[in-house]
Amino acid sequence: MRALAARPPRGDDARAAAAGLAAGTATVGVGALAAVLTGPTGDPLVAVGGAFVDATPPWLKDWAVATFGTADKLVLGIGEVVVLAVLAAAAGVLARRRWASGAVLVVALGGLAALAATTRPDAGVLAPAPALLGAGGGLLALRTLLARLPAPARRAPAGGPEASGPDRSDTAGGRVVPDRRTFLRATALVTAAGVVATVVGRAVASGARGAAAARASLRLPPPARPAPPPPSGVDVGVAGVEPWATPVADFYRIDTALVVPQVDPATWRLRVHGLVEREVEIGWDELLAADLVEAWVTLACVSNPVGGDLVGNQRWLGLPVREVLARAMPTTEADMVLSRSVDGFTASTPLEALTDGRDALLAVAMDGAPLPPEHGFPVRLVVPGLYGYVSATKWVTELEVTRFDRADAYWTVRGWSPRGPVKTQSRIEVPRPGADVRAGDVVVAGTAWAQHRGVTQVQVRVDDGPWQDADLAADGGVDTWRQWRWRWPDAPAGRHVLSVRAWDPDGPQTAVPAGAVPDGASGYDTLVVEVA
Ligand SMILES: Nc1nc2c(c(=O)[nH]1)N[C@H]1C(S)=C(S)[C@@H](COP(=O)(O)O)O[C@H]1N2
Ligand SMILES: [Mo]
Repeated sequence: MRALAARPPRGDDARAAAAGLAAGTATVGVGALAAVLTGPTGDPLVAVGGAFVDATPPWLKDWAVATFGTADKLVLGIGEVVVLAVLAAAAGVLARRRWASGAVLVVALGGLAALAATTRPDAGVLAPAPALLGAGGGLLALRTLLARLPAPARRAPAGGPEASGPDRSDTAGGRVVPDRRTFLRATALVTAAGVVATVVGRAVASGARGAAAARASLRLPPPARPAPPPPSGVDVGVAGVEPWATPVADFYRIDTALVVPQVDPATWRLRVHGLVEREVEIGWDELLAADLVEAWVTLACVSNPVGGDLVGNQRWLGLPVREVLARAMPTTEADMVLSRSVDGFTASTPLEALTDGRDALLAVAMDGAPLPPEHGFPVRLVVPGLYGYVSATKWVTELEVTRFDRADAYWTVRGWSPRGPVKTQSRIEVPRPGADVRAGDVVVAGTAWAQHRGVTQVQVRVDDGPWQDADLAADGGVDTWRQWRWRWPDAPAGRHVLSVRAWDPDGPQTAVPAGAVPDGASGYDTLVVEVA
């Protein structure tokens, strides 16, 4: 019974946990505000998230993308907040019992976040400051709130913790102990201040306003070589098939950036160096003054599962990369270009794919407008035929001409293949899974892609039957995807499995199922239909 009596009442732990949560919010707020000193990647939550993303093994990245798709960042952010909340509450409870133990936890977390901040590619000397200032602010808040904890509830025989009355001031050892309302008010105030500081700090530190203003006032030159209008009939004319031209707002977004890098075109420069006869640097005005070309290119992510939607088709405007490379003159030993973005991401693109005449672009526009910030404003790479992770560097600022046996790109060191040609793929989009399908003639339709080789045929199979030729929509070019449709005559009632396969000039896509790691998923997309 003595041990029981010595244990602090539950309500006190709950209040200490609340104080911890409030102090945690203050920590985040001070950190976010202080990130004005460092830029957004110094924000402790962003820094820890960024370090976590960089440490993500390929299976985990693949799982996250397959499970959450383009919401993976949101899920990471929520996970981070949940973990932090648990730790903050624990720090509050610990600190109430022994100040030092709670304080050690706060300092350790601040230290870890500071360390994470120093690993960010754009980290300067001030990088650890926001995390450390945040931890300091958190300690102060915690101390202040714990000093306002209400008097420990009395143990009335049957009344429980509140038996001494809900809002009484009390004295403990001659000291005036604040009442519960004072404590709650202080806790709410600290929490609110933390939230406001976070919102304000994030908005200011991101620099988003400046870049958005620069983007809004941009006037792009007309292309020296416009893309031919897509032939009529690229659309196969079946409702429910994804549009041939992906609306920019629906274009998938995949990158490691937890805050979208904000790059001012006025200060943007591209440096071309490495195994070259001479280094070349070009700025924004020079880029826009060059002869820009337009091309329709279908971009695909290596993490796209069979049947998945991490693929999109758009009209890009940009300077052919080969023209910049021609000025720099790569030496004969070079076989790769390592492109690098402002946020440290790198991609290894075979030199050949950038010089063989295909529309590999330093792109400045998508669908006739400046790139949206999340798609790489002001300049990104687009290379037909290669997955994005080895070619499509957004916010690009550097091209290092090098060799595959000398340098590794971001995803290569994380277990993905150094080269990533897009695998020929096809998917069924109509009927949708679970759609109401009646016996009789059934229209089956979808999209296929084989970038830079071209889709030459699509075939559909019902159960284990023979492969049957689908009708192809008009061809928008070898670098774009192609829609198809097939009429399933007299579909009999019952459960059936439809499979699809695309052909390129080298033959049919492989039937061998493979996951995305290390060089892209393969196998047939299938659809189970219940014909009624
Ligand atoms: N800077 C940067 N560029 C990047 C990435 C990245 O993580 N960082 N991801 C690449 C990957 S994996 C893909 S699939 C494409 C996606 O381009 P999108 O987001 O415009 O669709 O961008 C590529 N460019
Ligand atoms: Mo990707």
